Amino acid sequence: MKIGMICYPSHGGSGVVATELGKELAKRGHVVHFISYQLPFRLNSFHQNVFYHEVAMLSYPLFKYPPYTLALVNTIAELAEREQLDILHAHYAIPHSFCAHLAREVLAGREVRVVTTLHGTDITLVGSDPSFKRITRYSIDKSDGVTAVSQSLRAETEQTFAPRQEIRTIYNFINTKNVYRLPDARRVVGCPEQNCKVLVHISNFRPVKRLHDVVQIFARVRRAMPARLLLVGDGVERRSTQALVDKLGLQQDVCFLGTQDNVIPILSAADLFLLPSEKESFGLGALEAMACGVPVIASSAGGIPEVVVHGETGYLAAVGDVEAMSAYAVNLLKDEEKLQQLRTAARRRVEDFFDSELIVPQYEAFYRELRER
Ligand code: GMT
Repeated sequence: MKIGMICYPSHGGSGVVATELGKELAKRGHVVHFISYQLPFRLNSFHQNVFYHEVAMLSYPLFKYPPYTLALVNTIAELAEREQLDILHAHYAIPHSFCAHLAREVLAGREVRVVTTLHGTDITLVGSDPSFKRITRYSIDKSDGVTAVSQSLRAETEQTFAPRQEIRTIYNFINTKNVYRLPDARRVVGCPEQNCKVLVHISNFRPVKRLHDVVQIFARVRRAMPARLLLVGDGVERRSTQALVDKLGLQQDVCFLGTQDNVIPILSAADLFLLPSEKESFGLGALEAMACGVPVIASSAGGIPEVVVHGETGYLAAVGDVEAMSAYAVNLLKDEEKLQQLRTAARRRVEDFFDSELIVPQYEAFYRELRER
């Protein structure tokens, strides 16, 4: 099949999932065209059957807000016609799904199926905002097929939008042949002492990630044992998080690593991954951690319980319950045997339920089904 993949290029989970899906489909012989305003960061090397098309924007003094979405529609329409695309797969409803529909309108008559994958905040925060709600519902209903990355997101979409369209859950995935715990990683990230526990959090530092809870959990762990916290990512919460670290006197133990393209060496050094989010449709960072044999301490928000099994691959508590999450962390880190058990179970869960070999064929089958309808 010939597939147009429309996604964000930046370090968010939706762009990562779109890019990894495109690469996996290309390996299986499909031709994949990525469309974005910048090269998706995981597409930084050559892959057979993969092409990238940057949306060209005309700058003109009249435009206070340059109409990127219209330029995107134009690029999609041109490409769909020139490459005779079979599928337009929009990752994240706003604006990608709507743009794919408009492009199909522009193409009038060309047979191309539009698939929308809902990733989370496109439903829970952005898409449900009154400023976008009507076009989000329209985008869902007009799609030939819609997927959500967890049962929780599917249910929330149904509740919020009451769509006419059926929504299918297709979980996010990892190629476990490429993502695994690297040896000697603690030395690489500068934490060679085995008795010093390493905790990691990765996100885009938005309020929904509750960075202050991450620091508060770590502060309690640090009181109980030697430990370091590695914070990966950047965003609006960075300054206030740094201020909290300073206030708690944790500067020596908390390391802000900034945005990182390759998180595997960092995760490979970790004893625990922290994800106390307010909302989280899936938690791709947690899945990557588990693939590297790292148990997860998280909130039970959204789709997290579908990824992290409480007591088996990590521990979950109510959003904001810093005391419970830190107690789970301290108890686990003090019990080497239990920690090892959870490490093994975390990796096994990814292999058994979220490997690309299991999930990518579900997308292929879905595309095929939509083409035959
Ligand atoms: O909010 C983010 O973490 C970024 C957002 C995105 O734009 O990619 O992530 C969402 O999609 C990811 C990939 O499907 C999911 O793993 C994240 O859980 C989801 N984020 C939220 O629901 C907050």
